[in-house]
Amino acid sequence: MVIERTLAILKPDCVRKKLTGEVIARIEKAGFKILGLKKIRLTKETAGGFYAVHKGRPFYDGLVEFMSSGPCVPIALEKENAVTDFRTLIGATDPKDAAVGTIRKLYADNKGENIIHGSDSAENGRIEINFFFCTRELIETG
Ligand code: DAT
Ligand code: MG
Repeated sequence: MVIERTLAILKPDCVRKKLTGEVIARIEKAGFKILGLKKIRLTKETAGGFYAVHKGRPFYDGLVEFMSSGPCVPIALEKENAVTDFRTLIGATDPKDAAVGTIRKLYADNKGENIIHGSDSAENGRIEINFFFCTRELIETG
């Protein structure tokens, strides 16, 4: 299997609920290596840019509002099969549909405020990591 990278974002609801440590612990226990991690507050423009693929969808304005409503924690991750394994760890977009034991099932209130982001392909993983991190912020050793 190939080593892949994926981007996680602990969304503003995760930070507000003081679940940052708990969710990072689950990610580490699942075998992901943390290459980079930071806490930032997205502007509406930056949040809109990150989710540009959803522009025009009925939930887009609410999504941009939510993602800029408080600080979030982007995390660059690496692992064999990282993209699929991370999507399995976080569960379906709507916590109602998420499997038991997944991060969204455990912690998310609804589809709009669903605690955590995960990239949907290895290519997007690289693009999304580059959206938040420069090369020197990604530490491969240790
Ligand atoms: P995912 O985050 O599981 O990859 P997505 O890429 O389809 O899901 O959508 C991005 C985010 O947009 C999602 O995490 C929450 C929000 N969203 C998607 N569909 C929604 C809907 N029908 N109602 C409210 N928010 C939605
Ligand atoms: Mg997605």
